[in-house]
Amino acid sequence: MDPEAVRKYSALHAKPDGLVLQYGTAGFRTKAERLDHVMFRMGLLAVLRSKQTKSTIGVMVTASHNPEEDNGVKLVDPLGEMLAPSWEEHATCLANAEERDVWRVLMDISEKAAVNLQQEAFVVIGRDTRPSSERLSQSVIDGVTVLGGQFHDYGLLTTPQLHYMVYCRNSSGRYGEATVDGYYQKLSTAFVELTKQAFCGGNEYRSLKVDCANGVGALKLREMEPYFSQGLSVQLFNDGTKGKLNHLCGADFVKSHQRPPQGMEMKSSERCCSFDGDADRIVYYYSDTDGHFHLIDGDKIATLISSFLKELLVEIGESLNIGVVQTAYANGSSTRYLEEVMKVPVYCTKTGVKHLHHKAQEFDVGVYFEANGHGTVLFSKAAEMKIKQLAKELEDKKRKAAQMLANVIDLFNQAAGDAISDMLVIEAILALKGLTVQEWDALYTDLPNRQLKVKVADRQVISTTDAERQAVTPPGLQEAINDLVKKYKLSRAFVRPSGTEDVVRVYAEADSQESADSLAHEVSLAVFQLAGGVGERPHPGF
Ligand code: NG1
Ligand code: ZN
Repeated sequence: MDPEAVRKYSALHAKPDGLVLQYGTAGFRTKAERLDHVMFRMGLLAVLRSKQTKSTIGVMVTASHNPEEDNGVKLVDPLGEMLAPSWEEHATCLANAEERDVWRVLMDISEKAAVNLQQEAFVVIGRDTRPSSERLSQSVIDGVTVLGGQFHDYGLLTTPQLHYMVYCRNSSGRYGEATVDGYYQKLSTAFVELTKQAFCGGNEYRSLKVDCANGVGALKLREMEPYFSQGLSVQLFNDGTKGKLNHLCGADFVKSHQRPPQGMEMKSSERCCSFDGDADRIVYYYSDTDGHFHLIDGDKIATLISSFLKELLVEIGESLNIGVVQTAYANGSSTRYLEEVMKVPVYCTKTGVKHLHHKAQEFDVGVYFEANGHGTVLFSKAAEMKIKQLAKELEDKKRKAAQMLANVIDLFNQAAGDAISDMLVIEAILALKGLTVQEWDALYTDLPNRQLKVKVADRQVISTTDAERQAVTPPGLQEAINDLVKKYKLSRAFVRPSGTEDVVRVYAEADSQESADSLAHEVSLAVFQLAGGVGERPHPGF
């Protein structure tokens, strides 16, 4: 640790004057050309975090579903989780420090967090396929090496794969081998085992169309296919050979526009899905015989998975509790169905997977999904041990149920929501239950909904409570929303400042699409008037 070397290298990755960035729900995210200094400094910070935790830390270079010109970086903590909140603050401080203060801020963080600077450090790095990602990950490496950290650069990885690598390395190989081959082996072995039990003869369940958002998911799914091809054949679209990343395709596009991605050849009733740019989100969809598009979002994925797991848990007869965690964006019909029909307890947290993940850890089996398709299932260590033991001990049907649960545990990337894991679990469940995509969709009918964005001078003037479902400030806003909601049937609306974009998000649902659109518009106007809207007033028809 040589202050002079840090100063010298830092100057080569200088911060643009006046630029202030915040470590948000998904790390730092902005236009790629503004991020060089952030990458270098996150390399520095990862070394400190690694020294402090005496563990391997991950750094992922990606901006997920955002445009190709953007980029971003986030740190992955020892068990594959998101960075601890106090370190998010350190990250923000370091990223915004003036050039001359970088060393001092590093020393401040080390002191506050009681980092033993003599400790060794190890950092693993992954990146997505953006043109800027390779250069930016090199800046991360510069930061790691100048502080004397060791590193392994995995190159192109999906975000969940990097989480997996970090988790494997910190559990001395017990979880799996920290290589892409280890990842493919672990997931596909569990998938092939699980689907062996499926009695369906036909080819109906064997093929799936996947829109890869022109991102890293395409490369990784192609690499992985030979490992699971006995059970499933995937046809890749938007595989990055021609189109632009996330442009008119990918999970975020499909979910927010509620229409198919460009470049996908959809025939009626065919099962299709979309990943986002770094393959940590997935949504399904199909078009019916009348050509109508049907979206199957994260809420319906959570419903399918939790009903399957609940049946297996009942079968093995152990009192392991299961809970589903959602956010305010979950469709009202999904919450009602889970609570009233499936009798599964449902909890609502703030937006952002770290909040859902945290809540899901309270259960033996915690299923969490955001409506946008980001999610997974967490099994507590005790539940995992119990199930794996029962898979050896029990007899007949019960044993089979325990074995299936054990396969599901291995299939889910326990370190993070993973589009590839989720896809394999969903495909296995559909095959085992003999469900078509239409039958799955018919579990319940989504309430029509609309999401809008409003630009305001300072989005922090909006503060919320009750898992973001109620606005506390500015004064009068919540009352205005309440009055508007009363005008519609089966209606609900809320607003919150985005954690990743400089906008206020508005969500509304109601008994018809017209009502949902109109309610969302009226709420947008209220936000514009009461929360300091800038630019053009929101107009109907978005
Ligand atoms: P913000 O921008 O805070 O709404 C978005 C998504 C989150 C989450 C993060 C991280 C919505 C409404 N919001 O957050 O669910 O995925 O990005 O990528 O989908
Ligand atoms: Zn993503």
